[in-house]
Amino acid sequence: MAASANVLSDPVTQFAADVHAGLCRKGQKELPSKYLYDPLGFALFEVITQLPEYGLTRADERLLRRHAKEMVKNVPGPTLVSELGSGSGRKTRWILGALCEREPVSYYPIELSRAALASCESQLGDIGCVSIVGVEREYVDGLREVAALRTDGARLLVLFLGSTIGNFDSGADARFLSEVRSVLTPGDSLLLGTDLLKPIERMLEAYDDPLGVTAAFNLNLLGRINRELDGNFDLRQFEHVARFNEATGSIEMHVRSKRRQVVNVRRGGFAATFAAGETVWTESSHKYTRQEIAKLAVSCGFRTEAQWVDDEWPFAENLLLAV
Ligand code: AVI
Repeated sequence: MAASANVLSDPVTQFAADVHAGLCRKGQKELPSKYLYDPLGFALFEVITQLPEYGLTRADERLLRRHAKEMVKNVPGPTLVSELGSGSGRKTRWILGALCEREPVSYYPIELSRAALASCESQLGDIGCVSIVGVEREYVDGLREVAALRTDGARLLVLFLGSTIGNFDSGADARFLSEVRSVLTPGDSLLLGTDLLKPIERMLEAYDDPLGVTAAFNLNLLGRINRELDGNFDLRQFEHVARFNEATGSIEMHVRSKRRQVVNVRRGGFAATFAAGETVWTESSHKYTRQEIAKLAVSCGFRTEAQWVDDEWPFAENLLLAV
């Protein structure tokens, strides 16, 4: 239906529709985790990555810094590099730098936000032998464009770092990896960062830190609804909850209503009722085992070429080869 597709292509209208669907559904209320990242959410996430309790980002960077040379040795050249999400230049720099020791590199970060692409260019623009071309598209569409640019014999190395894959809904990780694989040809590779299962206490501390930064990151989603959709959430009447779901192997974030209340979302044209203690599920962060990743890779058309695991914070960098 072209008419409604046009209306929904407006991001505010899409946001209102998703909030309406998530808050007015029967059973567990939920909001898509992608909406955690407005400018304030991005800034809060940056702070999370520096918290002593949240070791994920430091582990990711440590592995790339320590093993980048070995990683690229496993990737035959000449190589085009594309990153899903423009990421933090801090991490990507190690891979680009290692590749540069053998050849000039073309790097294509893919990101929906123009601001993020600009910041990526300014962070990595100083590496002499790298030419950066930002691709402002959805991940798989962007990757298709990049794949079409390669010349005979060139390989594609795709980076998907930071365990963003863990934030996909259950089953969506496999669907996404299969889609990525469908764009690649045998011999291309995917460097996939995944957070690993660890003792529950350690995981809970990381998602419910004593400074309350993760709580602010989570509650900001309600603040965003107030700002962009003219909502009237009283943020003090909701609290942050982090829990481990044993059945799915994921940390879940929820916001919990402290009392019975009705909230109006005026630009969405609806009101939502919350019972005392009722939660809205805002994010899942799946924690993998090494074996689970290898199995997932095979089921999506990859072979696990190598895995590097951090010795301070269980996190794996997985080099997957398209077969
Ligand atoms: C972006 N992503 C990998 C983070 C995670 O750990 O799942 C998002 C996050 N949510 C709360 N803290 C960090």
